[in-house]
Amino acid sequence: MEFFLVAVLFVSGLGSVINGQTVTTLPRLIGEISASVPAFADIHESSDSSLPYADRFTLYVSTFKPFQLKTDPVLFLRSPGRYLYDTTNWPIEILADSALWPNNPDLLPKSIVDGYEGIVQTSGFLVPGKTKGQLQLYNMNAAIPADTEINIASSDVKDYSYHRVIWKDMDGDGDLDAVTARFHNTVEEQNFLWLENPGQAVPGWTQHVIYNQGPDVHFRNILLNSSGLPFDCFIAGELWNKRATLYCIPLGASNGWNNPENIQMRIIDDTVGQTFDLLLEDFDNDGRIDFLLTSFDDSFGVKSGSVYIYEIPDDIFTGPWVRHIIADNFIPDGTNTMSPGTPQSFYPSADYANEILPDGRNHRKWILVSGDDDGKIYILRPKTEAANDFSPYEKTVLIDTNAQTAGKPAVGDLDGDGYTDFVAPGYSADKLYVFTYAPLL
Ligand SMILES: [Ca+2]
Ligand SMILES: [Ca+2]
Ligand SMILES: [Ca+2]
Ligand SMILES: [Ca+2]
Repeated sequence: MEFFLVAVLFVSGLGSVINGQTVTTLPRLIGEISASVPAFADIHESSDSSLPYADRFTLYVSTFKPFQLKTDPVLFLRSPGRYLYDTTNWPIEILADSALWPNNPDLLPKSIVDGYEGIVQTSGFLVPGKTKGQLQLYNMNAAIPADTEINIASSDVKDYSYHRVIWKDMDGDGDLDAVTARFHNTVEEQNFLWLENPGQAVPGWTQHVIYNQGPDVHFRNILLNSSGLPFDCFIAGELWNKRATLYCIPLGASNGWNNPENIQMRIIDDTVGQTFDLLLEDFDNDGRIDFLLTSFDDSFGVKSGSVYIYEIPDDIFTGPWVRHIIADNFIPDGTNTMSPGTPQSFYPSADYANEILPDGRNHRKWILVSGDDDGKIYILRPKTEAANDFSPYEKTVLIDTNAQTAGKPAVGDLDGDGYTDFVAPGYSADKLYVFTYAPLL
């Protein structure tokens, strides 16, 4: 009996490894949906686990028209998994039409503001007429979410463009504050700042600048070490300064991020052009977090983008941040354009994610990256499962929209069948492309 059980486990284990190796890189296209200039898509899950699986998710899609001097709609669809295979009939609604150039619909988790759970809609860009951004909270549990709109950045005295909010307690009072980066008049002013959560659903949160002329668009938070001591750090891709940077304070330092003397800064790399977006994850499963960066080298005669992974050193201030190119040759169309855009990691299925390889480790994650102004969206798949091997990934086109600009896709298992699904915007093509890794039955 015992021998039989071992034999079965061995055989089934072997079988799943073979399955893992044969998982196809590309999902299948379920269908296309007409949508005007869809840009940034995202899917957020409700904290209410009593809901049926598919009803926990809401799809958000921001849209914008650069040369139209008015606000741009943000769209939403509740329970998108219920419509996954019926792309002729997606009841997409307008969430709001009150932002200029809305960017990513970032998560607003439950418990940030009493009674609110939904999104914080970032907005604003450098195009004339679209420079006044906002940070708008929406409570998606309300029957009419638009009625709950609050701009927590309404105290702004200038026009700022906002692209990301990270929720973190910056003053130690127990509630999570809004950490963000912004720019005014492109290169003229950049601020890295946090907005103080007043504990109520009110606009105009008090602003605290952390650092000037630094982070401007994308950044992430991470705990790192130097000389064996822990540091609370932000890593940023500074688009206008054309550098990847590190800002840290000693963990637990008195007055934290509000005392400028606590802040230690290091330039990680200022040789890769317009740094854009980043991920902080363990990409080779060696137990150490790695730093993935997308960047566009806009120098004359180059005009080409790349995806890099940096190894984070044992000592973040004195050690080398070893750089590897995992994908390159992203060539945007047109002038004042760039490629690639936002990266996201994923597994094609829950089985693939949970599969244990013969050496006891998991598969390495794959990367979904928007080509942005090259009109394509890509899948980057590691060619090896080995640790400490950051040789180039296999770069495969998920979709060529055959138009100038593609958007940022939403990723998730929308219907709960264990297979990952994508909703990918073709911005210039005026389409949403819906994919799944579920095989045809
Ligand atoms: Ca707080
Ligand atoms: Ca507070
Ligand atoms: Ca690693
Ligand atoms: Ca699915």
